[in-house]
Amino acid sequence: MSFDLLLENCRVATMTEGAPYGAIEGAAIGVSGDKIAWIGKRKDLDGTAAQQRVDLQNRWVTPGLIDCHTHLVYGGDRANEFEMRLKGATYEEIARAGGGIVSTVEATRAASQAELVQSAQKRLKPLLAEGVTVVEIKSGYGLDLETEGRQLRAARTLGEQMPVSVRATCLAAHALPPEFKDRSDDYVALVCDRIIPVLHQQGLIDAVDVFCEKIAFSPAQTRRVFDVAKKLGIPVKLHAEQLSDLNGAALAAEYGALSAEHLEWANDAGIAAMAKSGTVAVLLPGAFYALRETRIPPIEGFRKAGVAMAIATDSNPGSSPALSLLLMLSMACTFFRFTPEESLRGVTVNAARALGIDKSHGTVEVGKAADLVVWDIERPAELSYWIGGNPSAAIMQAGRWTKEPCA
Ligand code: DI6
Ligand code: FE
Repeated sequence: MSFDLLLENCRVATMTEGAPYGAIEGAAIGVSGDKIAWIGKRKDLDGTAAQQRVDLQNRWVTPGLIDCHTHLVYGGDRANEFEMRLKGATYEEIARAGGGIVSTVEATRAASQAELVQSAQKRLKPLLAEGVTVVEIKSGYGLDLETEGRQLRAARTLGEQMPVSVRATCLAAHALPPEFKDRSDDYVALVCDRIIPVLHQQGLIDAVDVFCEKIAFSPAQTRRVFDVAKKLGIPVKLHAEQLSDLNGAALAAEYGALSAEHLEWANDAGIAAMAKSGTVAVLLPGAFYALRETRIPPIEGFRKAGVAMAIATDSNPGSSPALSLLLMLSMACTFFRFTPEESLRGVTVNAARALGIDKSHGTVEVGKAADLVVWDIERPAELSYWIGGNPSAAIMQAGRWTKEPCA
């Protein structure tokens, strides 16, 4: 056998099924091109040629981290609303008074594509420095054809300019734009008849998402958007049950959604439906924390039903200005009672499933993308244990070091 690169003397949390963390000790990883070509115990590999060898000094290696739910591309910020909330205003009150998502829409419409790319880069950098190698980015701050397109193009550009693969999700049904006040069905018609079909045609959409909530779009409106996505063959995801129970989880499952996200108010029927359809529960402890929510998503219900759970930053200017995915692992354990292993599955294998890329990403397995993080830790639980800090020692994305291992 011959590899471009052989990583030797490491412990690998492959995140496959079986042993805890799918761990292999005394391991080696062969990399050829942008793919993993071999993984196993070093002693089982003899007579191997490798152009380059790196001794990882018994460090832990995990798959590259996947942040499967972000709203990273937008204009401005909302630190002012943070201050208002601290004085007692609620997220919903601010949204109803014309602040909230709509204020970010104004700033996003006013920003050029270059400005959107530049400001998002600043937020993406700290995520990449922690070992994020795949990120999902949603639109939803344009709310018109032109600006939704500009956001999704900015997302594509980020994937071209930075060492990360980007999945772009069209969330045009995120909020009602001010020019459609009291005409929400007309806006849904624009989303269904123009925004999604045109941007799909331009190759800008990997998935379609809707914010199904009292302050956003109804289940009936969600269905209209999902019907269009389905007709065009685009996978769907849903912001469901964040602030109230509208049976969104069951609706998502009915459409075979990749994921339902937030889910603080998910009910038993929703959980059962998600289990049946294989819809991933994406839980967002950053939004739970920043909005000072008290209702925990039904984690035990998901566990019992066998619903795969992912976690993500939900990085956005309003409800979760989060720039650290590792911090979400800590919060998932502390707030949601995840185990450290569930947390790590939540940002690797299950996050890949939430994006529909689990055939190519999310575990350390032959044939998958060579997205790897080498960590300066003694046990994988440390990734959930430390509050802040960044123990990444080396990062590889698509077969290339973006942070070189040092001797
Ligand atoms: N749920 C969220 O947490 C974000 N969007 C959504 O549908 C919040 C977006 C924002 O406040 O700007
Ligand atoms: Fe979100």
